[in-house]
Amino acid sequence: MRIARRGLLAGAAAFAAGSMTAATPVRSTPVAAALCETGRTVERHLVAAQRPHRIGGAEGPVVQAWTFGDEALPIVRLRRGDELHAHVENRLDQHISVHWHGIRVPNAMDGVSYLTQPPIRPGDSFDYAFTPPDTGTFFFHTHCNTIEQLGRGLAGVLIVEGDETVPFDAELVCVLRDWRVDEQGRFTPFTSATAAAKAGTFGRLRTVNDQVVPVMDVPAGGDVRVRLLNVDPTRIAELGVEGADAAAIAVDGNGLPPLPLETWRLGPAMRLDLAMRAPGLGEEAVLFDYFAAEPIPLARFRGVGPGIDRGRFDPQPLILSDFPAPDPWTAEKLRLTFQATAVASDLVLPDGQILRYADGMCLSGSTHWAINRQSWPEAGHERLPPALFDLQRGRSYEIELVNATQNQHPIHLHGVTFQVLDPRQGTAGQRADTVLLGPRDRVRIAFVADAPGDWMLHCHVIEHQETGMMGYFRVA
Ligand SMILES: [Cu+2]
Repeated sequence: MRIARRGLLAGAAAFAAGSMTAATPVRSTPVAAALCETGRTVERHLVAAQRPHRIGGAEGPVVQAWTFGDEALPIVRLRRGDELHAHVENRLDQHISVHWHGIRVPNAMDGVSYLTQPPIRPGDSFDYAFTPPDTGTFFFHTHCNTIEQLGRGLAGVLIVEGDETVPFDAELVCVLRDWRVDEQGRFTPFTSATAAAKAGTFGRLRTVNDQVVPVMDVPAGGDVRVRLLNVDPTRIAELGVEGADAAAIAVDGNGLPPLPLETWRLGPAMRLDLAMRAPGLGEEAVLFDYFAAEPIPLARFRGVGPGIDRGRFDPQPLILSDFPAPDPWTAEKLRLTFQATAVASDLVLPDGQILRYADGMCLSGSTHWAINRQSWPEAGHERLPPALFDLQRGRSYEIELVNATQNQHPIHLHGVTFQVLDPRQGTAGQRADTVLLGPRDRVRIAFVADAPGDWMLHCHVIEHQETGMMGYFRVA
């Protein structure tokens, strides 16, 4: 489904920050001045609880979802420079902690149970407070028993505004996720040993904003910003729009020179912002997933009046946030190899106890995957293994990510935004927080280890993560 879009430079040429160059001329992307201080604090009360939630549409089943509020998919909107105060209350019967995916937060706010904070126990609460340094499209989810918690719907969207030089006529937020439910709305298993050892467990009901092929009204002829988020634990989509011109303008919240959209492979946890010229009055454009035998329609965009005449489609680049540029000359080179373990093995503690999901544990009972031959957790989240590597604060690192398996793995690093040095999806030097590795694929990323703490590094196919494909690195 992919066709060659542009000539690409070798990754090395695109290493330096701000040199995101393609062979055809592109507009440069403006860079923001220092973080502006709005002095504004945004308070949000997020109460994790089970609530009935109708999915799929008016005729769809009602599921017993786990959500952060009456709104099943809360959207937290900040302006650049705003501080977020999120009071998180746990009314579920199991541990939670909230991770702010892609946001460069202080380590204590990163929301990884046992690694960066004690879990929020049932009945307890925790206050998160931070000022996101970057604009863009992000999301938040729990980081403990994530396969079930995310599967039951526990997530939200976080948008940091302030990156537009020209305002759009409208904005859409499109959250892609599948529901693992039967026709009566009962949840079906979130995982199995067979699926966890392969591509993972897929849902039966595919939704955008929890609707099946929703019709979304857009101002006819206008320019629309479409924020696409894949919050599914498993599904990789190959997205494209038919019936409208569209350009990729941000990856994981980070601007890029507008790139005409053919299709875009969006793995779990990845985000893509589009600029789209809305269809004419009464016309429709369709968002498709082409990663299937037949293209699957996901959402319809319908042009509604009075109609806008914007002339030629000419999307403008977003403003890039400040970013510590990795230094290619001094960067230390490391390698991470993502592997399948030969035999699924039980997680056995030194005292002989075999781990299962239980109080205090955030893992499954067996491992199928490893990073650099190490399956974490071999001893649960409570008993930390050594870090995959220790990084020196302020130093540049170049990491080669090697996929030694036949499966795809969206690899996510906490605590940093990295540059993807090798060409990916028509970009080179793109900033991201999650990068999709194809089977037997390899890609180099680079970043400055500027934030002290222990940071997770894992596959975002959650069943892979929870059966061994996770670890952490230490910045000190
Ligand atoms: Cu994976």
